[in-house]
Amino acid sequence: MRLFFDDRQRAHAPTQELHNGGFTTYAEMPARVDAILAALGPVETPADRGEAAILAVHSPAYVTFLKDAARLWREAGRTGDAIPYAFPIRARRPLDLTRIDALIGAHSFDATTPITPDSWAASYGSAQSALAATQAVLAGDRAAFALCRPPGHHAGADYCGGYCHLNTAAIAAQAARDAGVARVAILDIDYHHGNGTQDIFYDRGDVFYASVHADPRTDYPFFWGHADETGDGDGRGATLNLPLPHGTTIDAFRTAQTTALDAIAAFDPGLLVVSFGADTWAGDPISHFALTTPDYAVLARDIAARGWPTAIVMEGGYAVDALGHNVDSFLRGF
Ligand code: Q9C
Ligand code: ZN
Repeated sequence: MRLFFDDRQRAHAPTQELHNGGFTTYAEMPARVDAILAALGPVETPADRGEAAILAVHSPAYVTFLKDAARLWREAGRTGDAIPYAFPIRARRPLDLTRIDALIGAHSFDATTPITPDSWAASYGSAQSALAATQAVLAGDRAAFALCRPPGHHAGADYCGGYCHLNTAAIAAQAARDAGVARVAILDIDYHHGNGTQDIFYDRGDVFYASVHADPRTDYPFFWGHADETGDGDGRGATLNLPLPHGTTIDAFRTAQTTALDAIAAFDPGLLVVSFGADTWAGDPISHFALTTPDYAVLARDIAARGWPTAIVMEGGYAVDALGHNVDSFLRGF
């Protein structure tokens, strides 16, 4: 299987995140990619396919904001990473905002996703990795892996959150659509619900989104991923959320994933994008499921058995010492 990673993805390294009322070490750290690279061996640098595929998902104003945020933060006299503190939860609308605190609040849904001077280049590289994996699958490979980092599935068309800036799964899915694939499915098996991916495709019938995740009644991102969110307008019935309780082990997870795969099969996609998170592992420091390393090969075999060309993008997974083995187990299942 071809593996893609751009070295620019490593540089994004926020120093801390807001957690339970104080600052703690940023969980989505560059050491994650070193662990994965050590387990997987050599990877390919993706070709640079430019910004068009990013702008097919994200708004121009948001992309401009991502490029400018760190500079505006410095120009405001700040040191450290840019972090928002005020959010327009009602009547968010395009405004000609100039102060960095207004801009970053308008383009974020949480205060756990800092922006550094390296964030844009890293996120851009992450998106290029996702596009390279998609291209490999469109060209005939049955599966390809993008070591996306920063991750993507919490980012919406014009906002960041949950360690995510650009939605790599959505960019991959939209690129496949634009390459002529009529129906694309996204299977999200990160521990957290992919609220950004869901939001981007919520009212569209051409991209099916299915997610197995921790119940948002107990877990981030809280406001999205509930079972009654099933899509809207043309997308009615094209969103499937399967929340699971703390302590979930492989049997219940596999059953839920099979429910998701059956729904995707009924949709009959020409290509599958998998948002893969290893934060479902039993020892993950910020999560509460109980999958084991061999379980990932079981889940992957179930996906591969369906026969859809599959582009896999990396999402979460924060137990650095186990992360490489967990990703390796998943990819070997293909
Ligand atoms: N520190 C992904 O797995 N943090 N994102 C919640 C507060 C946000 C996880 C607890 C978790 C985001 C891609
Ligand atoms: Zn996650």
